[in-house]
Amino acid sequence: MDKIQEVINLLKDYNQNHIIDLLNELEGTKKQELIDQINQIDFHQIMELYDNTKKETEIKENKIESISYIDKEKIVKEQKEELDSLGQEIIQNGEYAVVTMAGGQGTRLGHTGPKGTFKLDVYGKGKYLFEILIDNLKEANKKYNTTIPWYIMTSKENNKETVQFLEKNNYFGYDKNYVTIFMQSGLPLVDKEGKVLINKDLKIKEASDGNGGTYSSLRASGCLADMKEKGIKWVFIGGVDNVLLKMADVTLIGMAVKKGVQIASKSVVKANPHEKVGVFCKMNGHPKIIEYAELSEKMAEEIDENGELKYGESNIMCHLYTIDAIEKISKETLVYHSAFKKNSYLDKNRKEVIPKEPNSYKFESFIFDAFEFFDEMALLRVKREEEFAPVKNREGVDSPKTAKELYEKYWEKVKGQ
Ligand code: UD2
Repeated sequence: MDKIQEVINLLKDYNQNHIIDLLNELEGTKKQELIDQINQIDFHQIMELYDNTKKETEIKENKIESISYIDKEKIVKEQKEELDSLGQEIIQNGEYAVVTMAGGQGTRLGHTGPKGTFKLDVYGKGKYLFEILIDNLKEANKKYNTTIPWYIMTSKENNKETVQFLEKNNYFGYDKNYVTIFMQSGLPLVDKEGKVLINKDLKIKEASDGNGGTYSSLRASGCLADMKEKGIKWVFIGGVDNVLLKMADVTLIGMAVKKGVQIASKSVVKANPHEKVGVFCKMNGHPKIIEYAELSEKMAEEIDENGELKYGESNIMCHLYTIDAIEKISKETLVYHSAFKKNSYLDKNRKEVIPKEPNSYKFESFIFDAFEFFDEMALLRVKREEEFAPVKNREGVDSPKTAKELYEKYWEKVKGQ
């Protein structure tokens, strides 16, 4: 049976006849590109994910309890010095690497292009988010007399622009031999009837598969092997959009080494019960973050005996792993979460439709769902005004305005010291 017929039968099996129509309209390379893409998509997985969106998530009997943490502010001086020197040793020995998750679309910000290319209007001429992260890494390199290997994860949508931007800006002075840009994989978007969307490039429309894709993409891209070759023992994975992110925090590293854990992370006190952040807890005895979109009203508002939020330790995307933990996780599969969002597509007359209401499912895995593979994690509570100023929304909370204020206030204080 020829290749085309195989593809047509596959599309029929998965009820994607509208793609057969598209195939019949195409010829030459466009047709071949679509065939190649179809052959790379696991339609069984996609249809399973789509079917799951119809099922009520069964509320398993989960034993949920709050998680212990160390408050950075309350670590006594001698202990802090011990932790910091442990962490410093790891970095100075070249055993530390940093990964930046930069594959998100940043739709809420309304910025066209990769989020790292957004310029925060600070210090007159402004600073790009990527530039702020690089400044942070360069400061650590100077302080610890090393060059920290940096791995940036992009998505198919923003990879090309990310590479062009960093090349054009000469990596803001970072030694490009220590920078690796790798791409995460994508998953097709599916409408209410279970039909994959058609993109304006006349292919099946895909979106990045969530920041949980970091682990498998580190492995698939060869970055994990590269880290092992370099003798890396600890890997920090952070977000692209927190302008107060500490890319090399010796206290966090030292705490993880001292406690002998495989994974560690940071939290800030939740601003209010409905802040759009994941919250740390323990579920069935394992460390867990429950994302804001999946946190029940009851849990979000639950108060502990001190009158504080029982689940008030918020995720700020500062995750630290041993290289073995990354290796182990990269071989596991993470659960996919579905979100019903607005995604443009071509209709059957090949006209672009920009929906006003959510029209399709996006499937994403979350980086912190890997925590449940471990029994323990170390959690360091830090101060929001020193370590967490995300740029998420065009205005209001977590906007360029709030990030600018926090950023300038922080650096004025540092300069004043
Ligand atoms: C993220 C956290 C949330 C809280 C909040 C703080 C996750 C899943 N959720 O929520 O718990 O910490 O931030 O602001 O981490 N990304 C990729 N590839 C993707 C999707 C996202 O690299 O396919 C990156 C994205 O570039 C960003 C980070 O992951 O650096 C967070 O992604 P987001 O902004 O979509 O997550 P958000 O803000 O909903």
